[in-house]
Amino acid sequence: MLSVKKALAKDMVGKIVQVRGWIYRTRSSGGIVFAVLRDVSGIIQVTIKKGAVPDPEFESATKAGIESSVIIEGTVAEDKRAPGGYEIRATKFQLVGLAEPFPITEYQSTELLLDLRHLWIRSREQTAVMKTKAALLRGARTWFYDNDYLEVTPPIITGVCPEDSTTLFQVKYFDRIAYLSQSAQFYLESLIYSCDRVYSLTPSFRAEKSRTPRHLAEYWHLEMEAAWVDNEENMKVQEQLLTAMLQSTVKECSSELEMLKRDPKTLKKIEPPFGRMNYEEAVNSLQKKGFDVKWGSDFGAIEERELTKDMDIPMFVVNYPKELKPFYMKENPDDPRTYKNSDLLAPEGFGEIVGGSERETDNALILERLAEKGESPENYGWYMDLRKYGSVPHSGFGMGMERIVTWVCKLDHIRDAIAYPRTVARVYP
Ligand code: NSS
Repeated sequence: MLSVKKALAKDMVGKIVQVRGWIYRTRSSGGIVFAVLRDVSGIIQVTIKKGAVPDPEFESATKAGIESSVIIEGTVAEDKRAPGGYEIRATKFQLVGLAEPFPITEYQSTELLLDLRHLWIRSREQTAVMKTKAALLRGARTWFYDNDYLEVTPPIITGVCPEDSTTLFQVKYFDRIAYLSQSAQFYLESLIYSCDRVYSLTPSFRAEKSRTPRHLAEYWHLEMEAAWVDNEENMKVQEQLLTAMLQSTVKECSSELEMLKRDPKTLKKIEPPFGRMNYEEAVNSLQKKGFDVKWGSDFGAIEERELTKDMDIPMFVVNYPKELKPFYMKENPDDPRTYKNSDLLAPEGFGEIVGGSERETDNALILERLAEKGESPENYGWYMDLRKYGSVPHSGFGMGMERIVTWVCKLDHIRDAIAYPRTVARVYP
C-alpha cells in the first residue's frame, strides 16, 4: 500500500501500485470514471475504465460518491491534466464504505460548517492546519529536548487562579469547588527546584464571555519555567524556541503553508533578535496615531494590530504597569510601577502569542498583592512555601498554540486553529 504522495512521482510511472483513501471528487462520462482520491498525504486522480476492471467493480465506481472509502490498484501514468501531473489507471476498484450524499457542498455558512465540524475537519485546508500545528509542536519538543528541558505533566483540576478570576471555570469536585486550569505555571514553578528547566503542553481553560477571533474557552498551552533565569534570558528563550519551531515547520510544511496562502519565506526569515518596545513607548506610539490610550490602559486586539501591522518579525512589549498584570510577577527595580515581564506580539497585526515574566520571590509582596486582589492567602500557602526553601530567581512563559497557528497559517479566526473549537456559544460536536 502506498501513500498518494509516493504514487505521484516520475519514477512510479508504469509501476503497479495500491492506494487507499476517500473520494475527494468524482465524475463519470460514458465508460470512464474520473475519481480524485484523498489520503493524509495529498490527492491523486484515478481513472476507472469499463473493461479495465471487472464489471461489478466498475458499477460500484460509478456509484461511489464523495467521501466513500476505497482501495484501488492500478498503473501510474503521466497525465498533464491530472492534479500533480500523474494518475492511476485502475485495474481493481474496491468500495469499502459507500458514503451517503455528503452534507457539505462548495459554499456553506460558517455556522453549518461548525455544526458539521466532525465532517468539515476532513477538508484539505483543515488537514493542512492540523499538519502545521503538529510540525510546530514537534519543533518545540525537539528544541526543548535539545536544550535540556524536562517535559512534565501538571494537573488540570486545580484550586488556584493564576490569571483572571473572572474567567475561571468551576467544577464540582466531590463536595468542594475546584477550577479547570488557566495555566500550569504555579505547578511548573514548583518543579524547577528538582528539575531545573521544565515545560508542559496542557489544555488551558478561560471562560471568555466575549466572542473574539482570538479567544477560545479551551486552548493548548505550551509553558516553560526555568530556575536561574531572569526576564532578559526568558525573552531569549522565547526567541530561540519560536525560531526553531518556525524553521522546522517551514521545512516540513511548505506545501501546506502555500495551500493556506502563507508564503513560507515570510516565516523563514524570522530569527533573533525580535523587536522590542517598552510599554510606555507603545502608549506614546499609539497616542501619536490618534488612539485614546494613556499610561495604565490595557491593549486589546486593535491596539496590538496597530503596533505590529507593519512589522515582519515578532515584537516584545516589556514592563507593563502592575495593575494590568497578575500578582506573581517580579517588580521592575528601574520603574517600580511596572513588572519585569513581556508580551510577545506576532507581526502583520496578529498580536499577542506569548506572555512571560520573571517571578516574584518575596512572599511579603505576594501576600500584599493577594490581599489587594481579594484572594485568600490560604489557597496559596503551598505556592509561598516555594519561596521558603531555597528560593531562586526564575522565569517562564506561556505560548498559546492556537494563537501561533492562527498567525503561521494566516487564519482569519482562531477557531480554525483547533479541530473542535470551544467557545461561549459552542460545545457541539
Ligand atoms: O494569560 S497569559 O498571557 N499568561 C499565562 O497564562 C501565564 N501564566 C503563562 C506562564 O507564564 N506560564 O496566557 C499565555 C498565552 C497568551 O499569550 C495567549 O497566547 C494564550 O496564552 N491565551 C489564549 N489563547 C486562546 N484563547 C484564550 N482565551 C487565551 N488566553 C490566553
